[in-house]
Amino acid sequence: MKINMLCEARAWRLLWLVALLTGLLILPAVAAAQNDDVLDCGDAPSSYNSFPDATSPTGSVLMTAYPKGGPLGVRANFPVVVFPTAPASPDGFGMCHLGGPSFMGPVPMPSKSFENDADNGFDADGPNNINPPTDTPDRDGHDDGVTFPAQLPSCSSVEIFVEGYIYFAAAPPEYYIDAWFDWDRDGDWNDGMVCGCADNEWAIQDYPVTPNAATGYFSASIPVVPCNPVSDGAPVWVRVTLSDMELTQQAGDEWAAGGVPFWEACPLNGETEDYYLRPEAPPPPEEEFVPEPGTALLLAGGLAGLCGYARLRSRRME
Ligand SMILES: [Ca+2]
Ligand SMILES: [Ca+2]
Ligand SMILES: [Ca+2]
Ligand SMILES: [Ca+2]
Repeated sequence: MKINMLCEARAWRLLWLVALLTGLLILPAVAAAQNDDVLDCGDAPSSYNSFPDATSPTGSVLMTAYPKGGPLGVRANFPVVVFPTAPASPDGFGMCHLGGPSFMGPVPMPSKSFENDADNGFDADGPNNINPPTDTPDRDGHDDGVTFPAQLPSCSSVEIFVEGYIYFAAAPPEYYIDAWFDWDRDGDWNDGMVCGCADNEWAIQDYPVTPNAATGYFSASIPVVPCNPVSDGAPVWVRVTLSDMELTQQAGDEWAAGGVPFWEACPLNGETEDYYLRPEAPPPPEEEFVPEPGTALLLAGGLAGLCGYARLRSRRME
């Protein structure tokens, strides 16, 4: 079984290397055309998309963050569409990765799919990742590399498990995991610290991972401090990425100056997975029964009375 997995991993690595080299040759043309069919995009909802609407405050069709799929409650402002025909989100263009072979997922088979963009054109999965006119997000395939804890208790550290495969030609490289949680549930990931307890909407920042030299597999349990201002059971949009570069270095001058991240390039290799999490609310604490001193005396008196009555009855029956 192990040998099979190893062979499979090596075969995929070879296949991907060929694809990677091909991709490297076509990337300059791809960047110029801005329509490449080889992007991996997120699938969170976005009101900054390729469906213009002159009556909309964003210039394009509105989508809903909470509840997922509407009816319109909290507007979704996540940066998702890479080349929107309407104005881009104030948080920049959508996260994207180019055609490199590495991904998040539990088995060595390629577990990501490519598309032209998040909301239009070719998509290897069939449907586009999001469909703004029907307010339908969360349709990208292969969201399978992250395991979240069932509960995300506010201000208590939890661990997020991430696994996947990184394919390389020479020495095992260092890749990076990043994650964003919309802790204040306002439909974006740009709010930094919300609860004031070491939480951050950019919850994982460039956590380094290195693949196994033989198989390419990597895994990591990464600490995150959740924040839930209203309820520990409130749904939350989450983005997790694997990248071959440090995103804090790619987030633009605005981020360096203390603003929101603004992507200037797609990393060559990696994947984006967006999740709509519905965490379990922790059970209420069990109440301990501590009788008041007076109650204890009454109880003791009552029990003594019952014992006396039982003795009396048993004597009468003798
Ligand atoms: Ca998804
Ligand atoms: Ca897709
Ligand atoms: Ca995946
Ligand atoms: Ca937010």
